[in-house]
Amino acid sequence: MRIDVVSLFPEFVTQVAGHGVVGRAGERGLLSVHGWNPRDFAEGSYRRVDDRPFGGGPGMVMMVEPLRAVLAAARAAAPEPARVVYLSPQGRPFDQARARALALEPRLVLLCGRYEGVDERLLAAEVDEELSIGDYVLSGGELAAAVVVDAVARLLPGALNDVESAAQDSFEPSADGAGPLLLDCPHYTRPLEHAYGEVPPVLLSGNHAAIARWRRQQALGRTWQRRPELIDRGALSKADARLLDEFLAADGDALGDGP
Ligand code: 9D3
Repeated sequence: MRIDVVSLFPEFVTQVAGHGVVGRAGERGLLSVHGWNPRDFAEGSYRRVDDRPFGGGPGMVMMVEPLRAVLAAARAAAPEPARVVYLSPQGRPFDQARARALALEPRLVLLCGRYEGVDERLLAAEVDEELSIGDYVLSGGELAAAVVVDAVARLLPGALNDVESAAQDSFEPSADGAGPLLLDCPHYTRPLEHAYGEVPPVLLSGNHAAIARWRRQQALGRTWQRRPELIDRGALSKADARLLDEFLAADGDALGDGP
């Protein structure tokens, strides 16, 4: 996959392609990330990319022409057609399902806004999809674009090593497609003894069935307590419903989830 990032601060986004899983996807030839600055396509000695909003009001708006030119150059840099995604607070919520869909594209262009946003005519003519990463205010689309690059890159076939397997992630449906999407269970590692507390004894038992049961129960209980909207209690399997009831009866405490 090729991702072109259009931004007044392109390095802000292309940086994520130099580290960790995304960096490795690049080394493995699964992904390339390229930055494009609209300022390089702006006219005149001032190289203006923004202007005051028609109708008045605070802030500035990114102009059509530098963005049209930079998008044309980015599109022309490779033969495949590109899906153009505009990161904006007005976008549909980005989630794991959108990440999976975008990971199937041969090319993406991620358009990052600054100031109050982009002239609507440019968006109507050039943008296929508008995405937000959540209900909080950022200073621009760059961090959101970095989030999209990271979430998409780790889904490219071969990007993850076996132990990192995307299939185990909280927001990925289970292999058989059954059951709710759950938050992860707690994790522990050495040392066994620490002033901050104990390791749940079941994890030391060597009983793999009991460990799997405990982890499933923790995942169900924590999801119910922290993200109840992810669980339709009536739709749980009998086994999951029992695990959750047992977790709630113990209120987490006896199971090592409480103070
Ligand atoms: C203070 C400016 N606001 C006026 C009411 C509107 C506004 C414009 C531009 C708020 C934020 C931004 C910049 N944000 C993004 O470009 C952005 C974003 C976000 O702020 N939150 C969540 N997802 C995204 S994706 C792009």
